[in-house]
Amino acid sequence: MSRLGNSSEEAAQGAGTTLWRNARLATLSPDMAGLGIVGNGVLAVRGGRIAYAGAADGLPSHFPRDASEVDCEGRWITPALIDCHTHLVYGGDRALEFEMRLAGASYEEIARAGGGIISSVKATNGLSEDALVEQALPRLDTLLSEGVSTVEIKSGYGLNVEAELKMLRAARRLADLRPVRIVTSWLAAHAVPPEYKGRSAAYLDDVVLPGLEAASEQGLVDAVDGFCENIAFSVDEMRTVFDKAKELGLPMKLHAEQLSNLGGARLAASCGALSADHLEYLDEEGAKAMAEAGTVAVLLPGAFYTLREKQAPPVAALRETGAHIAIATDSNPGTSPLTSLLLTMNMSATLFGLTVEECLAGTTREAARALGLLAETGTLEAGKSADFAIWNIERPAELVYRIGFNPLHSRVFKGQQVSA
Ligand code: DI6
Ligand code: FE
Repeated sequence: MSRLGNSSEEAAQGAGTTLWRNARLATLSPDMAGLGIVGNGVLAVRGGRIAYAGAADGLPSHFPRDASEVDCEGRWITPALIDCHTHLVYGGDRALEFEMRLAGASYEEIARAGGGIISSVKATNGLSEDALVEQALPRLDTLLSEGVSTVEIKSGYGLNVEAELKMLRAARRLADLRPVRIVTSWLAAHAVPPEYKGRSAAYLDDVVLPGLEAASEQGLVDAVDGFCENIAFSVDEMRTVFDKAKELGLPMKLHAEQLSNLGGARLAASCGALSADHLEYLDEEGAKAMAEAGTVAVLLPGAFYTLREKQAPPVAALRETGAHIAIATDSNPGTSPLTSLLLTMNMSATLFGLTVEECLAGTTREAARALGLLAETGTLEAGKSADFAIWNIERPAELVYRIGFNPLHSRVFKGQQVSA
């Protein structure tokens, strides 16, 4: 009787199963060594979720014979890529500033002269929500074309309550227009707008804190971020913002130690933040604090490259302390006009010395961890959302090694093949 009972239950579970067969898997499972490679692998997908990920000869016999099958012809499958730090929604561009920097001006000089972030604020605030969506879509599409299925997007180019909320609404709308998971962050503490020059405390009180409450009430925000830097906000100011985040039950993250060492990473770790990002000037103590707190180190080589920084993040210290390392585009109009996570991997290897394994983990499992989404996506493991990328490659290192070449065969999001 129990046999009958079991088999009918199993048959019901098996309804609508698809088997992705004849694939080489890089599961990125934390329970497996390295990339978690399975030579002759199968992914079973049911109800948009992974029901089985592993060796073909280990596929449990209860998977139905009538499941539909996709022959992957030996291609590699990785978890779908995740861009865990972007400023994808903004107006205009900063090509002029790029030319100024080529002529010798520094990023800080341009920022202090009212250019930089503030010029993108003007361009962003001049656009409607619809126009912001329209300008962000081609950038999003470029990311998705490389197998990305989850994108974090920050506010931070509005710098008044309504404009910051508008940015987050635009970010949310992108998920209605494309097959992608969008995660939003409140980054009103990105720059002090000119009307609050020298009065950053008032800006926090008038805009950052009440705006965050409004964003939270309206369900527009998934995490709270800030730019902790001499040209932006101090550690004490960010502590005030994080106190509000805690009050609202929102996770935290921080742009820290990008241009100098203010101790932002230690603040992030002490608050149990999901991640601290950039980190070129991180010291050993900060790395240790992050490792102990489980705060992910998100490295952003696009900004390092664009600003022609000389000091690379302390990768050796991060490894020694056992900190988790993710990488992301930091896609933004000023310091990282980059919409390629494949190129980001290449830059992370060439500029920061990350291994292939660290680059791939950094754009999948560790990026998911940096967004608090590890239970949902980021590895090929049973129970997670069926988000994966199928590649025309012979070995995973090709994803890191090539420059300006996209070997994506197709992308599957929540179990649906979404691009050919
Ligand atoms: N750090 C960055 O690299 C970007 N924002 C931040 O906090 C720069 C944003 C910009 O220049 O527009
Ligand atoms: Fe950033």
